[in-house]
Amino acid sequence: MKRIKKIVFVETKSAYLHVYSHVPFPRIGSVLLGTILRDRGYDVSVYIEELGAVDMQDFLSADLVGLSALTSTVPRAYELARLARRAGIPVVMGGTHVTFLPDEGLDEADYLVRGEGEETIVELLEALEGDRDRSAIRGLSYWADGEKVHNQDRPLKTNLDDNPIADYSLLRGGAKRIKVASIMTARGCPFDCSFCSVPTFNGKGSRAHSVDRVLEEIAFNVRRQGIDYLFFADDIFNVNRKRMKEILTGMIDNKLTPRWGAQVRHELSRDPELLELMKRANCGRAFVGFESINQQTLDLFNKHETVENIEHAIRALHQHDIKIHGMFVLGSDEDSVETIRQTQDFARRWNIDSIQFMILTPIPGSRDYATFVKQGREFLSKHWGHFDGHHAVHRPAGITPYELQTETIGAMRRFYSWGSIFNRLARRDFYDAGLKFTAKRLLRSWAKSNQEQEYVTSLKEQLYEESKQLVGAATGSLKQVAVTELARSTPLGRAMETFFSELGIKVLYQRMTGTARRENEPEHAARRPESAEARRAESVAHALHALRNQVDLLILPIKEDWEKVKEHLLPQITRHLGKLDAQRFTLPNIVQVDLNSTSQALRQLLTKLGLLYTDDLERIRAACSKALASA
Ligand code: B12
Repeated sequence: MKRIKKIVFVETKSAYLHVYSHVPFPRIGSVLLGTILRDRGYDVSVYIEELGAVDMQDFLSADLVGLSALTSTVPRAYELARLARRAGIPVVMGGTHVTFLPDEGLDEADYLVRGEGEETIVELLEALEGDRDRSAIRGLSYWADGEKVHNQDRPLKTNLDDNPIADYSLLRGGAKRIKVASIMTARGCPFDCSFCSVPTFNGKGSRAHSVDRVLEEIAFNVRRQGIDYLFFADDIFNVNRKRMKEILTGMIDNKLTPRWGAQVRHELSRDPELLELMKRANCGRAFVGFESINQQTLDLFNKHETVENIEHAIRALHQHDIKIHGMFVLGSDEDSVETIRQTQDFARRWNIDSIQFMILTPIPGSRDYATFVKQGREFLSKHWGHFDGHHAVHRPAGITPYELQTETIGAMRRFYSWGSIFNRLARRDFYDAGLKFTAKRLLRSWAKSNQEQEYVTSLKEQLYEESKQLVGAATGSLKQVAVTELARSTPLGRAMETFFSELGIKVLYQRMTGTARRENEPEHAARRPESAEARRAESVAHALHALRNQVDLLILPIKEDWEKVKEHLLPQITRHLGKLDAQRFTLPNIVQVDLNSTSQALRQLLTKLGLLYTDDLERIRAACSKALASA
């Protein structure tokens, strides 16, 4: 058994640029575990790739490699794992992604530590040194006789004060120069937002360090390591307001007040004393998960927040001269293009200092992910790197993925405009002018990168392909569509009429019954097909024949499942059309519309139909909104 002396940890980087690419913060995991193992006598190096490159010579001279990954950074972790294993170095992986998808993780690693790793990594090394049976190590996954073994989960750590203070001096490479540290004073979140994986990973309760221990960790970082910016990585720093006040008072009393940021929820704005303490303790920015200004979306997310709460929080934080980084998630089934634009307007109108508009991403570990998998909802990308909040990887009900992608990035680019930068310069707020300029440059490089252009183009092509599938052979040259007479007075009929008229397309109404010639003549009636279905097929065929060369599409509102209808009806329609010698004419393409379509589904359908007549998505969207308003 080879003795393990040297261990290299890497927190891998994202495959793509993201909002934090130019203002990176480390996660604590690799630094904390590195500190625990350094304290046990191992020679430890830690690399945070978003902060600085890995020294591959150092990496490949390790006896054990530890890789830490999120879903969006796991492709890089798998890449480094292959490199290390090819060099004969065992690899242990940890972090959120492999915790939620251990089978996938074990395909690329020798060991996985699922969940919190403090105890598990120590026990794994004892097992690797031959002093412990690995089958008894809770939270460990490994290979045995060619089989994947997942030991039972390890309970959540109760006494966090047992942990040593994560020592950022273990950072190697470029990371060493960065004077930022993340500290987490408590783990867990009592809320249960549908898009978040924290409750699954860290539990719904809040497990906290003692206030003294927190102040000791701040002092360690500020005084010994010369750290000048602290990020409180707590999921909700104000989960316990009394405790937060004790920490801030301790920071002020002990003159431990580097600039700092923290993730908080709106409830803190109801406590002016707390806001005052935040300001006195030198809070540089509050990272607030506002998520959405669409109340239906907030309720869908189970966020327990109202738009009024958001406005109150912004007002209160700004009254206490505390800057706000507004975090928004766009693309729920209740969202539309208008929602995205209204969110950007809202952020501008309320003068939020900086924002991130993330595209809703069903990440492993979140309730959304479990729901999507259970419902068999499609993921538009199989590349985990796209699960970074900057790529549309799912189909929301009311907006096409292409629009979600372009509108979200577009909204962020509009927020970080030259105007907003000059506005900050005019207010002599040079820090935020600089930050906005950095964000503007980052978003421009994002949009200009080939990878992103390819992704956006693939979403656009997908949308056009879906439109083609819908309209079949129709070319749109006739600039007329037919809707069944029956639908004329229905909300759907009104929506169709408005939509196509807005696009300058004429709508004809077509009766579907009584279209068969001589239908009322007694001798013909005798020959009429018995079954209602057959009579229906004959009517549709006659209607199509009547509409030949006149319309591009026949919009057929139906209640029942079109696939079933198609299976039975279309062969009969074709047979009737044969008798009517209709082959020689251009027949309109049948577009079936569910009479009970939701407005979101109708918006998606109209968008795809509109693409038959124009590429101008803006015009199509305007026609959609009018159509839905008229329904
Ligand atoms: C700090 C933080 C950030 C920072 C820093 C990110 C970074 N450097 O990657 C910022 C603000 C930049 C950020 C951004 C994002 N984040 Co973030 N972030 C966090 C946060 C709040 C704290 C992380 C932390 O330090 N935890 C505390 C330490 C102790 O835990 P840990 O690092 O996970 O390590 C422990 C275990 O995981 C394990 N372990 C971890 N690594 C390893 C390695 C080995 C070898 C072993 C044995 C064990 C092990 O043992 C450690 C000790 O117990 C977490 C939420 C959370 N509660 O963890 C979200 C979280 C990690 N972020 C998340 C996401 C999705 C993102 C974004 C992609 C999108 C967004 N929300 O903005 C971006 C992009 C990040 C990127 N790099 O691409 C998700 C990830 C979910 C998933 N399935 O991957 C989380 C879980 C939040 C959530 N809402 O679900 N984030």
